[in-house]
Amino acid sequence: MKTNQNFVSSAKKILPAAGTTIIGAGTLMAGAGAIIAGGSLTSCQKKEQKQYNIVYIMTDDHSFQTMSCYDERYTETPNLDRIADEGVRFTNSFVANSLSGPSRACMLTGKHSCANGFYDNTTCVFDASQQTFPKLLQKAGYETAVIGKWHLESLPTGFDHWEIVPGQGDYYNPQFITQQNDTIQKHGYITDIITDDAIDWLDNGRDKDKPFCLLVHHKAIHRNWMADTAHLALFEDKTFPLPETFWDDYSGRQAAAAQEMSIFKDMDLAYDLKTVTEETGKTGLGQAYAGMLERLDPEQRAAWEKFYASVIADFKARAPKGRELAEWKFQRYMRDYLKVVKSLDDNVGRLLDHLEEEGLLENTLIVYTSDQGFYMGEHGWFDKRFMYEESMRTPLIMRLPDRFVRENGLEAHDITELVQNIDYAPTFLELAGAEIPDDIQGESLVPLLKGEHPDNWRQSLYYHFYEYPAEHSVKRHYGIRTDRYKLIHFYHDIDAWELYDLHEDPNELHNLCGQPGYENLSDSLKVQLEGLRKQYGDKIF
Ligand code: SGN
Ligand code: CA
Repeated sequence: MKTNQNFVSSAKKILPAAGTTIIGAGTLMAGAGAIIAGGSLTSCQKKEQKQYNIVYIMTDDHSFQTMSCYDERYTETPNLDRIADEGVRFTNSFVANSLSGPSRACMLTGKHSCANGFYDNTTCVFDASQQTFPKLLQKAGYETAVIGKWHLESLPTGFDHWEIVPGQGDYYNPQFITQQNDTIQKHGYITDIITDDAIDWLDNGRDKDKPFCLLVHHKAIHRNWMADTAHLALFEDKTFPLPETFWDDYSGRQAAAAQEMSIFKDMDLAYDLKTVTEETGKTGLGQAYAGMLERLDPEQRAAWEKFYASVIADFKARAPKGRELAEWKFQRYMRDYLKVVKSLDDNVGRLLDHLEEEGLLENTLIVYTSDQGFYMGEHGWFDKRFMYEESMRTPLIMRLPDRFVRENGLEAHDITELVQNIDYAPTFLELAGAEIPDDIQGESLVPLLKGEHPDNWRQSLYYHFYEYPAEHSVKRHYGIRTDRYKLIHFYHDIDAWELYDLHEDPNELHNLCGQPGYENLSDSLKVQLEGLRKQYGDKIF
């Protein structure tokens, strides 16, 4: 597992924990709080602001399956649903490379991994000197900020304000790297803290005479799904239905068979499911979990231990084995994950309410997305990486500025066109009235937001995942997805093609490559895939 050497070495000091909200950073934070305490909204409102503000909320590993505006089977997310209900829901939204760092690089640059140079989490450092949309927005007169997970190994550029977590960040009492390059620690639960800091920047940190773009990058809902102690009791009386493909045998799909992201085989009882016993507590991951618990203060720790003592007791009493163990793990996984979603949904609600109270909904685009999709037991998995639906497909909902809705005579609507995370940068630039540079590979979504259906909209998407050999053992692969078909080539230490008819086989269980009758389709998709690879300038390593 990679450590965050770049961040840690660039940080000047790590300050000890204490019982106050902001630890050891009094001067830094007091300074930040004082910057524009006197800035008045009324002076800002007097001017007619033509450029739209952007609030971009991105979570980590949030599956569309666990947002009730996409899927009602598992939980309710009223605040996320509000964004979709008052705006647009993309029903065919995808990423270009289903992994955190690469996805963030695609989003910031509007370019595929091959063009932005950030291929994987384990070997790459983002070239911070390259063109990004926040830099272009700054040139267009915007004030820009990013708060939360960054995960690009070099420090942020193109932001008037930033405050990021080192690497993956911690759920409890997390550290942050500040713009002064100090590492500070804050007390509390990370989703609350990131939201507080975002609100604080909106109220006190920005130049209120300028349009703004605020990126709120949550650590939640990343592994190992540690809930706020206030939510530990939630979902305990629920039994979740197993996904149809939970017991997939991967026949006809070599790469799927070779992964190490199975709930049954690979999900750790102690680290992932907090079920520490004599046996599970001694493993490497068990020890890593013990280290995480050291972060909790005595009150948090007491609540945590009390709750998980009952889980451990249940586990010992049942002593599940085989399929029963797999299903027990699935239920625990779902419960922990959904508790973390609950904090997230509450905090998005808090931010939405604040924007409303401040009169900012008139002129602000609010985007909610994740850095990729996630498996909630489909194919028996957690994690992401694969070009299969659950991880390539990614939630994307937007609340449009009230002015934009009025001027374009819009109602809430679904957008069904194929869109990808390389499209966000040109969208934000167009909304800002800025020029979209020719080297940006994504397409502006603004026509789609206006309810248009351009005839020349893209008919296919390109995908490439590079991080192998690595954690979870998902082989390198690239491919093409059209509205109906998906063709994937797994390569490196394997040479396997897969073809799916998504209308007939939405679960992607039947690989049609090499099946009689599919030769022409497969050949035609290979030609199209090669065309996309050349168009984007990608190489197969
Ligand atoms: C960590 C996780 C992995 C996860 C990667 C990438 N392991 O390494 O399960 O796939 O992050 O996730 S953990 O033991 O540290 O939890 S990503 O979203 O940041 O790309
Ligand atoms: Ca992620």
